[in-house]
Amino acid sequence: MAPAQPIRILIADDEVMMHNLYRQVLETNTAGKHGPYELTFCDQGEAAVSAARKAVQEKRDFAIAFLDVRMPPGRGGLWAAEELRALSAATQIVMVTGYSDVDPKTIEQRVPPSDRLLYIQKPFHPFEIRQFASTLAARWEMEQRIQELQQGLERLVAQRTAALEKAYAELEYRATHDDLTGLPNRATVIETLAKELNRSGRSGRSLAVVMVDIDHFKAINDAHGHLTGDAVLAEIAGRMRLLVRPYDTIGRFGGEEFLLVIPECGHEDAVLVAERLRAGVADQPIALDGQTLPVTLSVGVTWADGAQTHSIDTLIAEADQALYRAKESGRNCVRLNTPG
Ligand code: GH3
Ligand code: MG
Ligand code: MG
Repeated sequence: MAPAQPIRILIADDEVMMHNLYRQVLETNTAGKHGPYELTFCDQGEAAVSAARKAVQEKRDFAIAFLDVRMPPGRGGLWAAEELRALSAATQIVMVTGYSDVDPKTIEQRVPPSDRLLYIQKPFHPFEIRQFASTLAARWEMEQRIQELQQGLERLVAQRTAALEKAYAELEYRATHDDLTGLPNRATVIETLAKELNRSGRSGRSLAVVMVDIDHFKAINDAHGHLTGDAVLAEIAGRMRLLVRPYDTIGRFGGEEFLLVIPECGHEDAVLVAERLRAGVADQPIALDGQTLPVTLSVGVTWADGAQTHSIDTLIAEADQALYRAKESGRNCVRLNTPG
């Protein structure tokens, strides 16, 4: 917690004798448990308002202002009270007035709220000033403390909320993505396919589905170990992700199988995309641990014509069939599903 700032008290009175009286009761060790107070003296309303303005600018508001009502030749304490109130809602204002001065009701109307405005009549006993000061100082300190606690609480809530949101985003990411490759996982890519298929049915635009499988991947595992196999999978996934448009979705469908969903794409363009993926892997052997591994892909392509009705299952089966034909054709190639 920041060290408590001294309680600041503004005193405006045109009689310098009065200043001495305030000083006697409020200064040094006579000040009670809230002192020593930091006192600021003015002999005119204008000077009091300037001092209050400076205090607000410095974020060191006066806790209490004792304002004499009559301060010739300048403007009086009532005017100063209105100005002070406009500058700071928190300052507690004590009007110090003679018998014949302004009616307290008028003051109350002009300087709300009434619970931050007090009234003391001259001639007062000096002890009254001390009582006012210590009571109002206690209230000021309590309010400051409450404000600090509230701000601390708000900060804490904001921190916790941010941490929860981050944890939730991480959880959601982990639930929808594959750990090894960082690609959307099987459930996510199927969900995307369902969404796009629905959209294709409504818009009448075709949708392409591409199944990719690494050739002889088992042999890579067998020859180089499972960890190298993992690294190859991650490298291939990374390359493929860079080779598709941002609004296409490539996900890890199974062990070494990937499914690509290409919205608004006919079969001719889909074959070009598939060929790009195949070449992107085959044309550049994978460099790992000082060795280069030639890896190839087989790719099956199918598509949903927007005019026809298709199901997710048939599209995946068709893509799988086309992939099977690519394997049968000697691997490292792209095959298009031929309907019927
Ligand atoms: P084909 O050309 O016919 O596709 O041959 P293949 O060896 O790629 O196919 P097969 O289905 O026989 O073997 C796939 C292998 O992929 C077997 C499995 O252990 C391996 N595999 C699946 N998931 C992972 C993985 O996350 N990491 C590693 N390192 N290997 C995996
Ligand atoms: Mg394979
Ligand atoms: Mg396979």
